[in-house]
Amino acid sequence: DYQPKPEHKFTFGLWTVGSSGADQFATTFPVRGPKTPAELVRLLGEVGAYGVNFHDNDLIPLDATPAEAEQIKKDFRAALKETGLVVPMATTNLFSAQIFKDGAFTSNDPKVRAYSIQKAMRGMDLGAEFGAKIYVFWGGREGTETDATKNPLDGLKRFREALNFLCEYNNSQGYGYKFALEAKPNEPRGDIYLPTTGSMLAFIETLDHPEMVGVNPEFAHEHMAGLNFMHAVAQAWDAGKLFHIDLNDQNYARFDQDWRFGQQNWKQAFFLVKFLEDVGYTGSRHFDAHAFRTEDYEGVKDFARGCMRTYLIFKEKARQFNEDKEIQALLAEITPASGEMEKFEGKFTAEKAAALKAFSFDRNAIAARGLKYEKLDQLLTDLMMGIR
Ligand code: GCO
Ligand code: MN
Ligand code: MN
Ligand code: MN
Repeated sequence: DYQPKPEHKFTFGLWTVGSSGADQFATTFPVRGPKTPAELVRLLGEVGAYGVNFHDNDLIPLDATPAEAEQIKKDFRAALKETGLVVPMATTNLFSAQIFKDGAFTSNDPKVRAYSIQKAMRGMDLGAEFGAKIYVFWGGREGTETDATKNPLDGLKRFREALNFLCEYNNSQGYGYKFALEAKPNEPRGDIYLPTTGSMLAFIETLDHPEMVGVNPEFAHEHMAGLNFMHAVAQAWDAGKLFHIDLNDQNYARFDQDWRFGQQNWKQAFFLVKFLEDVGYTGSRHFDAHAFRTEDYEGVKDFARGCMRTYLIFKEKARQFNEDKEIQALLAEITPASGEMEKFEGKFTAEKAAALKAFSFDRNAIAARGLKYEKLDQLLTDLMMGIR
């Protein structure tokens, strides 16, 4: 029936269903009136989401007075209680305000860098108040338009120092956050540092507390870089670093589109869902996407329901794939057992190496075997199209 349930862990950001539909060419012409965080929580409750995530300023506007902030938090908390939604993740807006025009943690200006760390600590305090356990870092403006302005080594050093500081802050407060770093190749900066999930994974190992830090890969961002999203997710999983995930859709080599999950790239979305379900990923399935500018709030609900429904349809298709006798027989055939190669596999020994060097392979006979990948892929296509 493809109905979202809490166990599916579907979450949305306040900024996603709360998007006004404004774009680069219509910044002052929103098509959807603002809704309060509490109203957005009720909207998400209505469509069946499990959780809601926020940037500090999605919840509390940058210039809110302490009294205003208290009232917003009170209303938000009441809406959470009423709907049963939880807050698994929080993050900091380090990209919208003018002060971040040349980056936040990596800005050339030490005052901007210190302000950014201050803002992140306060954002962590706010997330902790609502029980968030994942804290995302998307370095939206950590980058350059021209490398005349900044050495990337300084950028990396400053980003590392900021994260090391914030890891210690996490420990000192006992928040128990896991940090999740989100890569994006460009937009809003000409080039953003650490542009892919792979870059982030390598960078994490240079931190003081690598165990506290993982990644938040985003479908659209790896596609913007022309990469295979599922492969990036698999690498993160393999490294034990898949702490969170941003699901949406995106054509290759375009500006950031943030479409409804599964809107465009069915096959990539299918493989991704299959991967997450097969390995038993238990984290949030977070949709970082927006409804089209053509939509009113009914359309926003259609958008949100669509993200979750498509995920569940692919989950069912993945189950069918795994249980399909013909597909599984073909998979078994194309991945033969080790047989006489077993003696060469596994760890190195001098004897094994010597035996392998001496072995005589019939290269042409091995290469002559057709692998039937065309057939397999067509079976998948039939299955996805509902023909099987
Ligand atoms: C984007 C990013 C953001 C982040 C968000 C949370 O391209 O705009 O994906 O939506 O995910 O700032 O860190
Ligand atoms: Mn975006
Ligand atoms: Mn994005
Ligand atoms: Mn994102």
